[in-house]
Amino acid sequence: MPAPAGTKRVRGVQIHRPFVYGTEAVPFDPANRPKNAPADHTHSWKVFVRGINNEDISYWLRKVQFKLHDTYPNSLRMIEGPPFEVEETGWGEFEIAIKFYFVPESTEKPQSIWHGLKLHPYGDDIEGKKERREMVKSICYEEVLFNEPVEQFYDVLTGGGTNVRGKASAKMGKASARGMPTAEIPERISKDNVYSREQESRELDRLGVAIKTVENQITEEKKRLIEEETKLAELEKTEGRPLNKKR
Ligand code: SLL
Repeated sequence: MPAPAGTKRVRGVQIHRPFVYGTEAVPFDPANRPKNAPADHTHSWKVFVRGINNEDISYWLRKVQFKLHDTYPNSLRMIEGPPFEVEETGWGEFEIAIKFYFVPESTEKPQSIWHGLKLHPYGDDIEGKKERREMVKSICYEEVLFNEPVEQFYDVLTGGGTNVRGKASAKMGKASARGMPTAEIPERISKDNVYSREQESRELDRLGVAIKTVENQITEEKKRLIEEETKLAELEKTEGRPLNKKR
């Protein structure tokens, strides 16, 4: 029996799409507090989901619900279209539940992730960051994986259907051409976007160096252990074994 329309899956295919999500917060300028902010609020902040390099992701992401702390009025904020973000003010940090609703063609169930709102500087030079009232960013790179998408969604994702955006689409053979849906991330870092092949390779180099450092530390520690054990054996020979030592 043929599968009902819209439910036939493309077997053996997985399609991923990158995105970023996170929070940005700045402390109020005491000389210029936002007018409507309650007296106990100290920061302006924003939580968002967006494409890498601000690429449009609304062809697979239909809407996003942000669940704020219960101290906020209407703590469930449904954002029906891009930009998928909520701007607020507040005084405290808390975990935000971010629920992704995919386009109806996908027939996919919504998925949630959690993200901690950061208001206070962390990492290096915390005092300096506070003094300069620097923006506190907590942003993550993530990929959504569509496993064996239904055919109509596969078309949407790959540009094979009618949902292809951009004027060039009619002539284009390559999915990476401008306006076509793609999972590619940019080659180079730019002012507004670090998520790129360049950053990925820097990160791999950093991990490579860290692994080498740990390997060297292990070798050093093993050497020290052998030295200490040799010393102990010599002492036991000349001084005898300690009375309470179990062997
Ligand atoms: C804390 N567990 O104690 C957290 C709770 C709640 C944050 C943080 C303002 C809400 C409002 C606000 O910042 N809530 O009054 O509109 O740190």
